[in-house]
Amino acid sequence: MSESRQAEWWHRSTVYQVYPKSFNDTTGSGTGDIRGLTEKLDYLQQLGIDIVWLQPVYVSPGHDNGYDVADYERINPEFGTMEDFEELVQELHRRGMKLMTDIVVNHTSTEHEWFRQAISSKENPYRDYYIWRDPAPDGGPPNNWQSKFGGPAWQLDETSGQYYLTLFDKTQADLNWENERVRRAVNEMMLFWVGKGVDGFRMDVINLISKDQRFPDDDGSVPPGDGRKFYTDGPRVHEFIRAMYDEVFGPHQMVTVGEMSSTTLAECIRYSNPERREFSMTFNFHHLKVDYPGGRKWELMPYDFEALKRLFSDWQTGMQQGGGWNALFFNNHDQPRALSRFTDDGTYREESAKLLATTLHGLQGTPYVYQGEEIGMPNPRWSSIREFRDIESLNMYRILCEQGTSPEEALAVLQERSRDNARTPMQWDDSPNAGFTAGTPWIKVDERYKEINVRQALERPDSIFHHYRKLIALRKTYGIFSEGLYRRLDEEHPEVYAYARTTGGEALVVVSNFSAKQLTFRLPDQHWADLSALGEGKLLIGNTGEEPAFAQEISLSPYASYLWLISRA
Ligand code: TEU
Repeated sequence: MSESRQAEWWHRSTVYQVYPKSFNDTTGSGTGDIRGLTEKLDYLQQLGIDIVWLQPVYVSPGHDNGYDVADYERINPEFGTMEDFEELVQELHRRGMKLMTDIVVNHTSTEHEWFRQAISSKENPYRDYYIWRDPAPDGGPPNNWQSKFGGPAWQLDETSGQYYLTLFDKTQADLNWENERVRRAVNEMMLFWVGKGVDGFRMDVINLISKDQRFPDDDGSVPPGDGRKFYTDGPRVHEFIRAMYDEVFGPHQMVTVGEMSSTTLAECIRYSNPERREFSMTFNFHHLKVDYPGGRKWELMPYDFEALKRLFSDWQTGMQQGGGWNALFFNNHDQPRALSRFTDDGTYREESAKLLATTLHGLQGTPYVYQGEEIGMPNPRWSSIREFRDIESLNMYRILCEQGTSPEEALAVLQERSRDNARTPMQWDDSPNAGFTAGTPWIKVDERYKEINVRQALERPDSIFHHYRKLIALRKTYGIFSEGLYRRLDEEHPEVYAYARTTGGEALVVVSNFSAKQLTFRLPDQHWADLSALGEGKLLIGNTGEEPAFAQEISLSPYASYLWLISRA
């Protein structure tokens, strides 16, 4: 890209991700609800949020916490009513904020009416909404594809003798996107939500919807060899997305983000370059696999800092050159807390949380803040398997134990990798259950809530919350945050990540010490010459209470992070 790329309003916006089940409970049921979110909109407005991404609140048996949808057009009573939803939309719009909802259409719950019809007989008109295949000659699954949550990706329907495809849990049946009626039904469903006033969509694993229709065995030549190469960014995926754009996103000016599983940079440029009329932006996960040895999630290793920096840099440069747009994030509901994972959630918790925020918010893209991130919520580190709720975690625990891993070791892996790390209830204050519920929370509240909570974060001017608030405001004030070209500055420094963002006559410079060491970072001569020629440095934000001048040699205390604007002010 070019600096001339057309600016969009969401280039200067920040999105806040809400996992409703763990956000705020107004009924005492122990699970959060829609009214609980509405009640907290002033808080989000104070943070400076423009868009709220609300995760699935549709009717669902809840095996995968709502990512198993049984009815796309009704609200799960656990979360409230359609009136509650309409009130949420109104209250957001009244504040000038927007709502992005979650669209989960790679699969439905096996309790969805379409699936009930489909499984009732081979002749049923809904049969072809899903993916059915005859058994392999030995009677086993049609091919060797594996589910992302463990075990084979096929389930046998004993009545018809055929298998149906389930890339996630066995209760999440993959839709057959080759069927035009499926595509039409999905567009109609999205238009239903447009009619409710929704402004945008987050599209769940949308790059998996087009499967190679030969359904070949995976020969294992490309790791992890679980079949994903035959359905990731599949043959017709761009055609399908373009059709959604033409009928729904384009005409209604939606802001959209596609969740892209195991994708590539080249594909994400295609998905998000506006000329192609697909999505506004994309999530990718490569930077969150830098602690997976050989790509294996359920094995531990210290994270590879250089790989993290290289991935950010490649995607910054590549998306800029290709005219794509990144969704920037360190956290979501599927990831352990970045604070615990990449930095220090103990002694240097405050510095660490602010360092991660500055490092991410200085990049090009649209930043996403996942609930609790803005107050520095850490992983809970549970000492018993009984605390875990997530279907993927429980499946993997069982599989690890069956494979001979000791229960202690399996628990140690879950402590680091479980999605439940991000799903503990939001910590509002220091009252019982952190003010999340008056009942019994569905999942355990983190024990540190008395010191880590919203109430105290709002009171302290130097809190993590206020640091996020400033970053979010800076992006709105200075165009360089959304426009500046990226250049990495640190030359593989083992502890420091440093980069610049430049426009014609200005630069932003971010320098972050990802270690507990006190050190001095020296900007390489050429970079120093180029940057200092642009003018004086003004510190826009830091996390140490100090205001160091921009200089070639920068002294960095543990987890220090600074962001300067260099200009001829
Ligand atoms: O997740 C997609 C996905 O592939 C991962 O983030 C996944 O959870 C992880 O890699 C497992 O190791 C999306 C949703 O965000 C997730 O919550 C759902 O469970 C999943 O799709 C299925 O709908």
